[in-house]
Amino acid sequence: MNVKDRIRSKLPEWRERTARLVHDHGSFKVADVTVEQIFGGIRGVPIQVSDISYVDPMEGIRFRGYSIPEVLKLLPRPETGQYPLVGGLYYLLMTGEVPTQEEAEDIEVEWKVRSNLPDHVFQVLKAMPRYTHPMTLFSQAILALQTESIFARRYYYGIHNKADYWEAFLQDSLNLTAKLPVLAANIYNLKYRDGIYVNPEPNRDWASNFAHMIGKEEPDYADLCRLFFVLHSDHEGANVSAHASHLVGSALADVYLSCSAGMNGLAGPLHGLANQECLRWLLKIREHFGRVPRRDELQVYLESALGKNEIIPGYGHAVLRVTDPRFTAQAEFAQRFMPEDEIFRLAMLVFDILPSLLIQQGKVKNPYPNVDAINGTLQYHYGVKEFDFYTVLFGLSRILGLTTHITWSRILGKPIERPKSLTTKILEEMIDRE
Ligand code: NMX
Ligand code: MLT
Repeated sequence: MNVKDRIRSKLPEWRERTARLVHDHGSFKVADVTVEQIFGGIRGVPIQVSDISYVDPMEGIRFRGYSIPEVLKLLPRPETGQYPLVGGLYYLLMTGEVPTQEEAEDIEVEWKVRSNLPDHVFQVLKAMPRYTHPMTLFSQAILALQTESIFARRYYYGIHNKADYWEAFLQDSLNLTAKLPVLAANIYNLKYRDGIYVNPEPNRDWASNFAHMIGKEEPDYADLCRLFFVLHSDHEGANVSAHASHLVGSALADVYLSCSAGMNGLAGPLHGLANQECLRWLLKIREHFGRVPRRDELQVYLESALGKNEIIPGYGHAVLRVTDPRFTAQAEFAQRFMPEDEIFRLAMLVFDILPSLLIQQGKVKNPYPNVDAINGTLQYHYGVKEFDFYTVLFGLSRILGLTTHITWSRILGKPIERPKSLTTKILEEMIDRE
């Protein structure tokens, strides 16, 4: 397998670099932690190193050093589409190299071979009440798939050389990611299409197969899926879902256990669920006015919402201090394929007015939109109107990043994560002693 060989060839260099840092500079101080940071969500404290992606506050995400426009330009595309093959993106995340067409297609083939879902996963999904949130189903199904973990089985029967763990993690990562489109499409079909089953087609890529299985056959929608799955694949290692799955994985929990944990974090409204909240909020505005409001009307509406201290979904970010480039990439897609769409026009009108109001209000550290401010708008346009499903789309993509972080954690032999907690009394005493 090409991707495994490429990783193997890079492994000695990365292990050597990490070991050298710890050996030669182990006592180098990276940061101090303040009381404010401890009570403020550990904001800004560097807690780990991962080279899969990095979020620069003023520029946004780079995947393995490549910006979004670079990734969209450099990654191989399918014959039938204008946006990259997700298999190519996975190759880039896993190896750090831009793949050739053949290497990107190799991953797509690996995924096809491994895409089968065991029957008990369907049974688990079907046993749940119909009103179960799709993110709960998604996380449960990933957990149900844990029966298939190669690492868990090998560990039980005794692989004891830590240096070899990563190979089983890579296998589990490929197996889980291969099954995600079928899994997510089945959740969609179970919830919103009377449980019909649609087979994936062998001639389609990972993203367009997902579109096909949920019944969306427009070629533009397959391209939107490719774009969406590339954009959401990773956001460095310390956001809630990546950190949660890393933490769980540090106990040598396998890829399935770790990714299910990550999805539970993504399901929170301050993280991935903002996706659905945002579209709901835009629809509420349109309903309030009975149409897309004029600029002056929207200005008054937004001032009133901020006056009541409402949180505006899709705005603000813990790290970014500029408009999220993932927002920009999707706005460009919408401008190209659906410029007249009402909800898109409304989302852009909000973008035009809200940042300066947030700046005036003076609370939020980043007054600009994050990716969630536009995600749902595009899905809604193409007929994916069930907005409680949007976070599953985010999760489907984000597991590409989570599995890569987890595999590389095993390559580098990262230890169990166990920071320290204090009591309020101990903290007060520390301050008094100063
Ligand atoms: N609308 C109104 N007020 C806001 C917003 C917003 N969108 N974002 C932050 N604030 C307020 C926040 O409540 C806080 O107020 P107070 O001091 O009264 O408690 C103040 O601004 C400072 O918050 P920040 O330090 O700027 O934000 P923080 O880093 O704590 O949180 C988010 C970041 C993203 C959780 C926050 O901006 C938010 O809740 N945004 C809306 C939800 C959202 O879009 N989440 C998606 C994140 C991206 N993702 O895809 O996961
Ligand atoms: C993400 O994509 O994970 C979000 O933007 C949240 C974050 O980076 O904290």
